[in-house]
Amino acid sequence: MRTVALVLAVVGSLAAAVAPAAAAAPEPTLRQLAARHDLGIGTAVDMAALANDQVYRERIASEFDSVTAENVMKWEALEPTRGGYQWGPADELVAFARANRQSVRGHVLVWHNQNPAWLSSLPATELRSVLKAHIQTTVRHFKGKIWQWDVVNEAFNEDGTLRDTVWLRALGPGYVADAFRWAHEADRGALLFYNDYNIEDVNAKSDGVYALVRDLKRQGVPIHGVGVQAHHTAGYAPQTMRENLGRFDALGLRTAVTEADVRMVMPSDSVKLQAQANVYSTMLKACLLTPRCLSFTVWGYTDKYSWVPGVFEGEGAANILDENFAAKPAYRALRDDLSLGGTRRRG
Ligand code: 9MR
Repeated sequence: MRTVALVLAVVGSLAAAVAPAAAAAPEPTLRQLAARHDLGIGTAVDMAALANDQVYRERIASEFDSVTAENVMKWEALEPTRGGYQWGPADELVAFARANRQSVRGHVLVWHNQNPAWLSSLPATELRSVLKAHIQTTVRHFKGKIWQWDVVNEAFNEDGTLRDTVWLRALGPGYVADAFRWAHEADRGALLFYNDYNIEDVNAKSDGVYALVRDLKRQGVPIHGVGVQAHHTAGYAPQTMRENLGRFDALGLRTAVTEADVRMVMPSDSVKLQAQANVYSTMLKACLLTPRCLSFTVWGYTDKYSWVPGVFEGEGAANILDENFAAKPAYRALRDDLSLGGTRRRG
């Protein structure tokens, strides 16, 4: 008996000597950390990558609790021919989200880009009924499954005036209020957002958005939030984002960071990557410090799939993981920010 015990003890200590140091507990994911703050943490999803790239799929499930369709809920994708709805890819994303206990941001109902060709050949007199039909058919289709809808997207110029679009020309400025009313009729449970870029700071454009949404609120239009897209460059961190989100918050509106990415002139280097991390962190902190900032969504999370190099020549590396899914300083910065204490109530 004693011999057996001795042998076991020796084997045990030998095993301990050759075993690697006890594996460190796995680092918590963004999703786990964000839950402590009652903050949604999301990413835009590229459906082709979701279908073909297992690592891409796994990381979306583990790192994020919210997803946005990068393209498949846009008008040209959902209704490529008049009345000929194609729900397939968007439904797939909703099913993926459900399987992974994730919320869905719906993107987008009214925009001047990625509209189907058939829309441009319609007489202006038909545009109002066509817009209403598209909004209501789409919102009804996903009723109960969408947390936040981007109802109107990018309706402002940089100087704070309304952008000259097919909608403004045909329907006048009241199209914005109508779009929110129509969407609300179709799903009373969805949070309805106005969404735009270059409105993170207090500036002429965000002043224009502020004036509009304040008026909409006063008129009782069912608008619930303002989304700041947050497409930035590593060279500039927003200076007044906290104050800007705060003024929307003070109107009783939710806010959200909806499309964060931070591009840089290639090639990347450690200084640029650190500056990038700082921009991401500045934006996340502004959201965390705003009581009704509901979610922080990145516009793709890996440099492997990004819209940036295709649009900004010579720029890239805009995401928080590199093209091999390795963490960049920006990922660690977001994780550090989310590790800070604090409990918030989601409004
Ligand atoms: O990331 C999207 C890209 O794949 C599309 O080609 C592009 C077409 O306009 O739209 C990109 O997403 C945009 C989003 O829908 C609205 N805000 C700006 C985004 C980046 O351009």
